[in-house]
Amino acid sequence: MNTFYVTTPIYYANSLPHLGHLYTMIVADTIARAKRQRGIETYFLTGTDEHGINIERAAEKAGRTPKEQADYVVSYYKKMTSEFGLDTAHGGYDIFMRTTERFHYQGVSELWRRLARARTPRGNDAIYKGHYEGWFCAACAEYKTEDEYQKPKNEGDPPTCLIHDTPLDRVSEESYFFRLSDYDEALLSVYESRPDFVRPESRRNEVMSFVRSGLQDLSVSRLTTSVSWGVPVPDDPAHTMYVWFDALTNYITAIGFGNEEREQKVGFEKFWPALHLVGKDILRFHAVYWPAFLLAADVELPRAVVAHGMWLDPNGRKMSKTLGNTIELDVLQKHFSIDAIRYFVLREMVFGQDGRFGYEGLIDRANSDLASGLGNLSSRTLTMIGKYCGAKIPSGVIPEDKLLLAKRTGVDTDETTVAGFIETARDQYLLHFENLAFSRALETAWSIVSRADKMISDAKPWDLAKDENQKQTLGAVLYRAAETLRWLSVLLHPIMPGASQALWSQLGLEGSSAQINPSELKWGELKEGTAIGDVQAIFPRIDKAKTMEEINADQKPSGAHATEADAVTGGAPATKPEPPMKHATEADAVGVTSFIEIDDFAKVDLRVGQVLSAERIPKADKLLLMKVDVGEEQPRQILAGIAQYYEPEKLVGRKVVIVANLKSRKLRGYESQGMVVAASYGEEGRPVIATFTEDVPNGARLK
Ligand code: ME8
Repeated sequence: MNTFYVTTPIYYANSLPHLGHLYTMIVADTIARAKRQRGIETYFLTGTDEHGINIERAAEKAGRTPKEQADYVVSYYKKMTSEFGLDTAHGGYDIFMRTTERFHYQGVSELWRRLARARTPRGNDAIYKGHYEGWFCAACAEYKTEDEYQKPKNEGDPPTCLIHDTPLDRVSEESYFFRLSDYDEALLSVYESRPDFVRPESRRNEVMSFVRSGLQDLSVSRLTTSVSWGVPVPDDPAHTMYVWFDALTNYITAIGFGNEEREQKVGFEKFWPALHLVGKDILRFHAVYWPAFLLAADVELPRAVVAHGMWLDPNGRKMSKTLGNTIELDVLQKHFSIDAIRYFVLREMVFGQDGRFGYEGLIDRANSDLASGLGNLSSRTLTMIGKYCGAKIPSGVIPEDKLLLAKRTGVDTDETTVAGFIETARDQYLLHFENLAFSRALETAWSIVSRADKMISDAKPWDLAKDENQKQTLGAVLYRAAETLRWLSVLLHPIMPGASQALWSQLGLEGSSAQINPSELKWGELKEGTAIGDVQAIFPRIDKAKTMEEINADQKPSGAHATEADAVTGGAPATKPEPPMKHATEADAVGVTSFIEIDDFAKVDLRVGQVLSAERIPKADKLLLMKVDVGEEQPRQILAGIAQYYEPEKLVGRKVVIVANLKSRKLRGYESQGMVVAASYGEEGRPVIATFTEDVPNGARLK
């Protein structure tokens, strides 16, 4: 049977969804829609990874049970998928998988049992009991080797994770191991015999060299006394399964592995193997550990593991809460249409490479490619059909006796010129799409838009309309433009389902472009005489300055809102689960609240100063009393709330920036004649004093 199965990673239930999670879902959703459009029965999985120490800790910090924690995060995911049109009700995922489901416990236990009986290619037991001694990163849910962590500065402190910069846990306990070291040859032969198994090629090379460098056995259980929030190891309740073993297995348990009811409902036999879409951050788990488990259990391997790059901010920095450069989903959703967002992420990120995401870039693309490009082509074509052809699709034929006149006025009378171009572009588009090269596919689709635009500007329908003898030629030109739009509506359905359908309806077509197989499109099937629908802008132009201003106002200043991340990182007071709310995201954005004129800025007198002395104030544990030389006759006395973060003596001699024209005020009985400028970050608003790396005289003005 012709079926297809696509998966996203299942996301950790310790923190709220952000742009990265949304992105993988959009890609999977696009693939699923494209398959369905071709009549292929498709199953699309997304969901949450709900076990392990990290979720246990997040729950504890938030004053919830682990299950409450997972329910809380899942409610946000469900809200997000609904708002972005990715859930079942909108034709998106088929299952929101949760690893706390009973059927998952059964399936994962079945896989464990199979492994426990299995022999490796070298004839050893695939699973054995041993003792694990090493370092574990809870956030990565991964054991770390020496080259994967930062050694501590002070002896006795734990090393820190290179990715999360958080201290690692020391693990020294009995553990079951999976004999991964016996699977290197088997894995290498998979990568070699199936070059498309890990994609793109650069990632495949990385994976192969990792395996070639030698594999270590993998600890696949924790003592229940250390990690109780997990699936118990069959026949040994003293152990819970390693969370990645449990999580990876979701891909097969979701469709019925190890559970008869699910098998009946979905069908492991029917849908497996899957195409796994993942970020490059978790490639090793999917391309090495997961296939090794499946080889050991004698289960067919996935169809492919495809790793995409990561979203960075417009300056190429990793998005992070601390830097305040994350994209908030509620802000995104408020200001942009779902289709514009889908188009942007698929067009902007060259699949496999990292991409940069900025609101300004999104607005620019939405305006140039969507509003001025496809949107304009559609509205001008349909408006002219309304005006010149009585709002009915005209005939595409130029009669013999009108050909010469048409040619003389610059019309290409050979319909196959444009039809041939579009057919070739369609084939290329589908090829790029098949290779998951969405950016190139969209470039190709936009070559069709440009071609149709050129045809219209060459033929100048507005001039043809002035001559009764050119009526049929005018009709033929507009027919070709409308037929091009029909093709585009079909081709773009998986990328922009809403806009494509709007285009389809405006062309007066029945049913949905979702039901037309793009490879079966035939030029000329748009029926003459079809009454077009109401013409409306599919992609309204976005006022960049106004929207940016609104976005900046919407972004929350640091610490001004409660986030799930607070629960995770421990900054916020314990809260009970609440229904999803607007403006709660993982991001801790340090947003500009609104724009000011240069004159407003000029009102602030910022000066370079040098700290001459600094001391603590009795009974004021936050304040430091400083004398600062700002190039005036007398040094200024300034109080700053930084005592918890700076040793006073270390500040002496340091160049700082002060607000020199701030009204003086009294704090704890001391007069403060200005303010020291500092960045403030993190949940607790940690101050970092602004300083200079070059020599600069005291009193110099900042402007
Ligand atoms: O790793 N850019 O969950 P997770 C692009 N539970 N994609 C991003 C991204 C970014 N900046 N940040 C995250 C886990 N993603 C495990 C998976 S699967 C059996 C278990 C996306 O919540 C991307 O798909 O950390 C990445 O691989 C995934 O979110 C990590 O999600």
